[in-house]
Amino acid sequence: MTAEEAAELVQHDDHVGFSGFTPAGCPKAVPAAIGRRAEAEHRKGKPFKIGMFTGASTGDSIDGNLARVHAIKFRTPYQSNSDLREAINGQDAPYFDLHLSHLSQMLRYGFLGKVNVAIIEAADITDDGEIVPTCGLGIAPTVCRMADKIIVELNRKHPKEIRGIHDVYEPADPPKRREIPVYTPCDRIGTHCIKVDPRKIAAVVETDLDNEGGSFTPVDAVTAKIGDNVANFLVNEMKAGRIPKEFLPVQSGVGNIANAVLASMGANKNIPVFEIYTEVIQDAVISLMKDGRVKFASGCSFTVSNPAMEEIYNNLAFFKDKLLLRPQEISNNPEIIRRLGLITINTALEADIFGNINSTHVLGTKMMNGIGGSGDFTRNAYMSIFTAPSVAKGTNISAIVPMVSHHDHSEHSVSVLITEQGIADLRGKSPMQRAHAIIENCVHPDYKQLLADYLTLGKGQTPHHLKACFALHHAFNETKDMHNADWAKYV
Ligand code: 0RQ
Repeated sequence: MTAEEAAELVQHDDHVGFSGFTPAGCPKAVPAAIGRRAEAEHRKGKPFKIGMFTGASTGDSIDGNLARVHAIKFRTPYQSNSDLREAINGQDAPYFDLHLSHLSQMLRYGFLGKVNVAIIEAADITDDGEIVPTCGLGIAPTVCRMADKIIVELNRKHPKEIRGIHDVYEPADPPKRREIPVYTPCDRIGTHCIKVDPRKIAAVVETDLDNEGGSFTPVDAVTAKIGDNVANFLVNEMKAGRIPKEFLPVQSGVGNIANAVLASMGANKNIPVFEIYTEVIQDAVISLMKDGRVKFASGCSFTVSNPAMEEIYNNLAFFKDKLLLRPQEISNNPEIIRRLGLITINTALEADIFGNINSTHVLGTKMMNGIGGSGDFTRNAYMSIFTAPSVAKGTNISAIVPMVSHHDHSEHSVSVLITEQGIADLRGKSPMQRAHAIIENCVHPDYKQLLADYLTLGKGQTPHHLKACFALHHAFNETKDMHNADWAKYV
């Protein structure tokens, strides 16, 4: 079928599940056609909005396109598209932010309603209903099983020979769930493809489209320093015997800092060759694998630049036994994360002096992207590290504040905070001890005294001053500069 014909199979009010995780593995041609269909319906004065379940963020053909034509009934669980972000913050697109490991089981439990249509990007499909996904799995196995009908985008950019790189597995639901038998990052427990009833496949649309991913900003002085601080911290932990000498598998979050952290870990030869158990496999992992610094990576997607994607496909013989893609329910599974003993490294938008983290809301109100997998990994880690530049918008925002303006990860789950300024090890410390460690080691010099003074305003185990705790945020809202916070206004 053409994408236009396939889009006719999607009706107003349908709940649609998409394959992929980040732009990797997302369908493109059919969502673009759904956008055109929505516009045409709206022109006729008819409603056309769909509910959208995805793996994580997607490409512009899904999120940007459907946000721009006002076709979103609801959206979950993670996004990073500027037009969708605007629609969410303008309350045009209702969005609920979920832990990524939760979505598939919430769908199966019936918490989120039906899945009417699944739209799946495939590298191959057989007559008996075997769908070989491309470079991002996400929630594809679950939505394929639950959907009334499946639309397949067969994308020739992805070779059929990718079959074998996926490990498709869905756990049983309670009370029948057993342990998920992943004991090392490279354990395979499922099948190479998604097996569906071929009668449910309502359309196959052939495409030849690249992933819609962006590229990474090159490592700069700040991200390089954060990366080096993380690597040095881990080396010291090994020397102190708190990380075993064979090392532990690493999860590294999304974005430029995550890429810089991995590059620093790879360059630091005091860290042994390591394994990755994560959700997004980024460019840095591929180059570290070529250099022999990463021996295996299990993830949910290849969130890599188009040249890195080509490199994987041109050298499948080298990469195939070193890379594995799982559904996000397994890549982000708390049971496995705790069992493997992951060192998790994620990025905060904002942290507070007591060790709480805001990963999602700019100045407490505007959704940035979502919690993604950071909660899945942080809460269950062997050791959870948060990184962030100490300041944003020049130095007008301190990323470290008295109280986070939105709360994603609590002090109970955060082991270490690292900025370009230094490292605060929070383990075994009281709230006051944590505050001193963070102010001394992580806060930008411009804000050290301001935050040290805040600590004198309150009383108790966690000495907040409930009138003054958002003074830095108020100062930014009023003057565009947190330097102007003044405790005297509140006390
Ligand atoms: O704004 O671009 O306008 O200057 O916030 O900057 O460059 O997008 O930062 O790519 O490192 O992402 C937390 C969003 C960081 C990401 C977050 C401003 C700053 C800039 C942020 P400008 P970038 P990064 C696995 C793990 C949650 C999900 C997660 C994320 C913009 O890491 O989404 O961890 N994490 N998933 O200037 C106001 C502050 C600010 C601030 C920065 N304190 N207040 N604005 N900014 N600090 C992956 C998945 O789950 C798929």
